[in-house]
Amino acid sequence: MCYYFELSAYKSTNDDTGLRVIKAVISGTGLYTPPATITNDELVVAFNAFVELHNSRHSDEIARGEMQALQPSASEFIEKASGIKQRHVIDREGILDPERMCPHIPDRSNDEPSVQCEMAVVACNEALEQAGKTAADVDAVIVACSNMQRPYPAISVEVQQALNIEGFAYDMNVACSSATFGLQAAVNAVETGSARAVLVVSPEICSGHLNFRDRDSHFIFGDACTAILVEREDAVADGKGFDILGTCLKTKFSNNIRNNFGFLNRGDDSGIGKPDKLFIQQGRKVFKEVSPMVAETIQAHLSSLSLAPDDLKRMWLHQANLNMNQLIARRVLGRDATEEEAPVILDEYANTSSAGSVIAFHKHKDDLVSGDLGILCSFGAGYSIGSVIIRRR
Ligand code: CO8
Repeated sequence: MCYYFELSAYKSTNDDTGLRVIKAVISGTGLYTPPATITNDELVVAFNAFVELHNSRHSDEIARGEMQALQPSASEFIEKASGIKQRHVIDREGILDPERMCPHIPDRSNDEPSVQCEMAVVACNEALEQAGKTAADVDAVIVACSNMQRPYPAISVEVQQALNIEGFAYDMNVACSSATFGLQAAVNAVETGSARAVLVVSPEICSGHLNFRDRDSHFIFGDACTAILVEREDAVADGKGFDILGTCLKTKFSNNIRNNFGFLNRGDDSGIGKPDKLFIQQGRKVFKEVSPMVAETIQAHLSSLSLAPDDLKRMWLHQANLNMNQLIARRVLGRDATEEEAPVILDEYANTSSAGSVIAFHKHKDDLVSGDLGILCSFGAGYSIGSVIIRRR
């Protein structure tokens, strides 16, 4: 189901009965980028050191055929298969230690801000500043991302308090599509009058749930946090921000991207040591199944608004795999997209789950002029697809 407004009717502020109709607009975006980076070469050196250690420790089992020797990773493969050149991470040292292979993020006391809250506050403050607003103008915070560092109290309520926002907050998770689904929730809250403005914030610490010992996926993810401010149209100066013409959400169950980490793990005697308690995927299947679904969703969403692919000035696509994005853009446009039409940030950030398409939007939106149309589109685990068509005011 796609919800949209007739373009011709969009600017009207009164419905048939003369009552005021509230419209939501995107008035600001923000980004927190962890300062630490890991290049492909650095990641591969650490991975291959781990492989050597592992194979020498298990040389007897390998010689007896009871265990398979692990294979080394390669930078050239990573860049060719994914387009990723480096990633930003919360902690480099733990990931690059071949004896550890996971970030070092020590517990904090309950009186200190959580890591996700800290990231969220930086991104939210930038979004507020861009919109020329303060916390007093905001009534709600939605933390929408793939992993929350604790189940409760909700991270969003902590962010709400840290920013000094009155109102309400909640967490939600639709994996890579969390931000676009959160955006629709924010539009609903603003247009039904339950909030004047909503911050949708996506603190993605993907390194926490990535198996850095798995050759097939150790290079895929990075960390970052984005924020989007959604406000009532009448609170935003003319010419500022983006009209939201329509949102289109889709989900279809698949086991091809999965993570079985959860609160019931302690009820199973094998504990949390198995690889399925971290990110696992059938990458090829995901590529083949999701790419056509995304292209069809974008085309159907555009046509539901009487728009054609050529009307789009920009496509801010989910940033998981460069080849996937090029294929989707080609299917939608009927030709290759230029880098200006479909900007790429995954070379620097890798896959930051739900933050990816929003980072592309944040970094590549300021050159658009009034009336220019663009599409923000996420896709990933679930499967889930979120498409948001917007127009520069
Ligand atoms: N180094 C060298 N060679 C390698 C490596 C490596 N690291 N890994 C695999 N190879 C080899 C394989 O062994 C294989 O060799 P052979 O042909 O001899 O058998 C060859 O390279 C090709 O392997 P693949 O077929 O696996 O490689 P692909 O070309 O398919 O590329 C990708 C793998 C990059 C994973 C690709 O399939 C891909 O990106 N697919 C799309 C995945 C995607 O978009 N997933 C989205 C998931 S993200 C999401 O939804 C969020 C979830 C929540 C996140 C939570 C935080 C962690």
